[in-house]
Amino acid sequence: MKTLRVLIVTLAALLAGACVKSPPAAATHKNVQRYDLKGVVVRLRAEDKVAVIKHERIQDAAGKVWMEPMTMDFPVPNAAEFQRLKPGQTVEGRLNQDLDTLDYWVDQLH
Ligand SMILES: [Cu+2]
Repeated sequence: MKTLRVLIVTLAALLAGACVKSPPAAATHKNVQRYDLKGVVVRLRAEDKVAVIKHERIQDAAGKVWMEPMTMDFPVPNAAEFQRLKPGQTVEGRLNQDLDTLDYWVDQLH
């Protein structure tokens, strides 16, 4: 029983580590859904490259809604894109979600 618990904890740690290390590049995500994102940057967390964005309704090209308007964290993995963001700025971009892992991130911000 104890061995099983140790094994589960170890596996969970490995999975978490793998998740953090994998770059959100197209090559590592085989099943990605994309949505248009529009909102206002509320604040930025440089330590983990997260933009807190007050977003409008998020939907795909066919009009399927992913999320109603709210303020939430969005990882911005591209360093150059993250650097250009300023609090208060209105932004548009692309929200990507890996449908296998449910990880999501933003790119093509402008
Ligand atoms: Cu949201």
